[in-house]
Amino acid sequence: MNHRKEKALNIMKDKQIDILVLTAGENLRYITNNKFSESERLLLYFLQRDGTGVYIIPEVEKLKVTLDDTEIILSYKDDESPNNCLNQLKDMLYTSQDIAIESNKIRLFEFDFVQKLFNENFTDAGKVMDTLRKQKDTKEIENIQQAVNILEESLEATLPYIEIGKTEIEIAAKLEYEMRIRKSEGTPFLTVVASGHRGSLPHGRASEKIIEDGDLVVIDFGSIYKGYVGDMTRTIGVGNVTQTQKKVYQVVQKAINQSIEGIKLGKKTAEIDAIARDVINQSGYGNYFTHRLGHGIGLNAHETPYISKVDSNIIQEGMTFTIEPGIYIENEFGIRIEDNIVITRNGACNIMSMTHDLILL
Ligand SMILES: [Mn+2]
Repeated sequence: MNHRKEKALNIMKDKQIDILVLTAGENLRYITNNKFSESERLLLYFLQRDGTGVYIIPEVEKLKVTLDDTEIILSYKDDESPNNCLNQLKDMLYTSQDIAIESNKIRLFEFDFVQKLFNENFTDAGKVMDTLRKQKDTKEIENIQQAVNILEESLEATLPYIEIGKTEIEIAAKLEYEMRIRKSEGTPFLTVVASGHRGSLPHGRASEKIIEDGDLVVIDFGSIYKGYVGDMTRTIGVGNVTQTQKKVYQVVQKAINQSIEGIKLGKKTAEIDAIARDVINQSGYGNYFTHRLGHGIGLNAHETPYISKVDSNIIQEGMTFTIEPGIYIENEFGIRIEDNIVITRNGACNIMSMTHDLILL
């Protein structure tokens, strides 16, 4: 049995969870090292507190699975119903126990199936998975660092390509190409290239808008290396940028610099959020900083800890997260700067190196 599964079992014992039910995705990959994408076919994994694991899996995925000697597979063909496996499953699983499900992820047809097996005492699998995943080991951190290197090199390679007259989509395409040839496995979210007035949309996916003189261009993009995500934002000025735009940029720059300096082992994540928020409030733009300061990165682009007023995590060694203050002025422009931070035993380490100064093209 692998180390991660052992740790999961210990946490399950601690939290009095009898069965952990996982769907296709990152939690399952973390615990079993088996990679599946969510599809319309039912795929579930049941990890029981005695360490035995059962997969219910479509026949087409069967060859992909590696099992340890405590695990078994039940499979069904496309012309069969997974419900045919229910009786067999019932014989293998504990019944009427405390069951943890991925409450932010499980879909109705999956939940229906689970409810046919046990119909009481559901709790959130996040209790187990967040505790397991929020502190990364050396290998995970190396992968995130490599994902970050891909991001920085790809943006450097894309900067000369950004000019008045190009569309946002063209810039996103160039950036994604540069990441792919540097071995990124894909993008964890749709690339944001939001120029001019579109910059005020924090999630302004690249559109057909053309880059114009005086635009600030918010570029927020992610890479994936060996499953691990890097997530970066820079705001680039094109042509004749106004004094107001530069002044607001400096507020965001001060907010990211001061909040990163403020990250210390043992502090609450909420305190780090407050540092950036105070800087932006004092400049009079508090109402225009409309999102949390950051989020954990790992196998997912957004995971615990969240750098937010409502998060209750304490900064601990092995945590990896973004810091990304922004100011968004509707119909005018937006600015965001985002770095990725790793917490070592000595405190915060910024694993991005690209300047926070406004890059003017
Ligand atoms: Mn982010």
